[in-house]
Amino acid sequence: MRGLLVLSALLVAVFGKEDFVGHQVLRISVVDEAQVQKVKELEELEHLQLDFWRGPARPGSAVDVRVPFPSIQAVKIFLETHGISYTIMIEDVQRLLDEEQEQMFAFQARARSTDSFNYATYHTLEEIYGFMDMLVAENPQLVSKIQIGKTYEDRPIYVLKFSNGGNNRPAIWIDTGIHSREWVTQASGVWFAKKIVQDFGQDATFTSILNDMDIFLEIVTNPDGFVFTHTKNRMWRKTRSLTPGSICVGVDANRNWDAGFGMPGASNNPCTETYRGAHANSEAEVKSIVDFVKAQKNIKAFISIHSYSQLLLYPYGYKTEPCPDHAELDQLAKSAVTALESLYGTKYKYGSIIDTIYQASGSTVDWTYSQGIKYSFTFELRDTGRYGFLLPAAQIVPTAEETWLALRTIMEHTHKNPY
Ligand code: O2S
Ligand code: ZN
Repeated sequence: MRGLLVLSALLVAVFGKEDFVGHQVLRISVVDEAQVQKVKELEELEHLQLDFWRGPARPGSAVDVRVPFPSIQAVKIFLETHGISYTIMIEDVQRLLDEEQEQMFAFQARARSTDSFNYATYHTLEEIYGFMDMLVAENPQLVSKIQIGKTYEDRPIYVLKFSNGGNNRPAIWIDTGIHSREWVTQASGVWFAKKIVQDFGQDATFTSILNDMDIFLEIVTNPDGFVFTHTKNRMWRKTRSLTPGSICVGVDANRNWDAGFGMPGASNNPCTETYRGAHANSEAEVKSIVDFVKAQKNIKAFISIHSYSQLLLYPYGYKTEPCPDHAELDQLAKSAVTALESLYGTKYKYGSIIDTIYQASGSTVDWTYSQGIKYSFTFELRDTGRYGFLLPAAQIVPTAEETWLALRTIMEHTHKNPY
């Protein structure tokens, strides 16, 4: 154990990884609109370097914010002065990161097949790309790998295609990891890929779905950001593109889509976590999917997976008006979260994006819905904030398993309700 700690300290020294020693994650309870405004004032104070993990949204909801060590006193005094209550969710962010690294090092042995692959630990981009190649090699009749584009930093962007034949069958799309720090999502994507090949030919209902439909799965939707979370800054959310005239890096790839782009619910400031980009589809990672979806023409369900908060969301995010399929999507979301909860009792809320979390413009599923993909959903996986983005690896498989039940519900409904 000690050796591992020394090793990780050494790696930090060599590669210059951002450290989070003494950073805390506070949960702020905002009771009224005045308190929401006060918390938004805090957000404006750029020198505090706050990282909002969740919110600020509406009165009555929780706001989670990572506070760097040097800002802790100022933030706590600010909150106390304005009578805003808070609790400490994470005492020391770096302690959780050290545990995560130790866990990764302890299971580093490179798998030779997808059977010996360790689904219960976090993996690097290289390991996940290696996993994909093994899965394709082991199941050439069912799985293929498609390169849909290249990232800003010139990495290949891959989608796994699961198809039992046919020609341009109606399809289900699933993506994970568009926000790079949401590590349980890419890890779940890996597990889904293996689950699909295991259940095909074994589970009758699932087999009948795959006999009529294809599945596209993009596990690492933001490869540059993902590499950056491993090598430099575990808390990186955005892409890694440069903005001329700004020292700040990256665009929020979930604000960059051509649906309500530029409306409230995203930022035009490159130094914020919700920077929408110079124009819709400015990000190669987004444009690659847009081109693929438009060329494909037959995607019937589009599911974009994030963490954390335990929510299942559907359009719209940029406007309050209910979408034309509101009633059906709401029913389906209810069935999906019921199935999810049946496994381990994990509770999800569901609803439209704007009603359930906050206004978000230019998000993925608003665009896919605008393209006629009726079954457009966004998940927010575990947890509700105890660990947030730093979900312990022991929870990867249970999270993937329960999420799979919700995905199955959406896939079955899509299969049974052709349009
Ligand atoms: O902020 C975000 O992008 C959310 C989802 C949106 C649809 C509001 C992720 S991080 C869960
Ligand atoms: Zn996200």
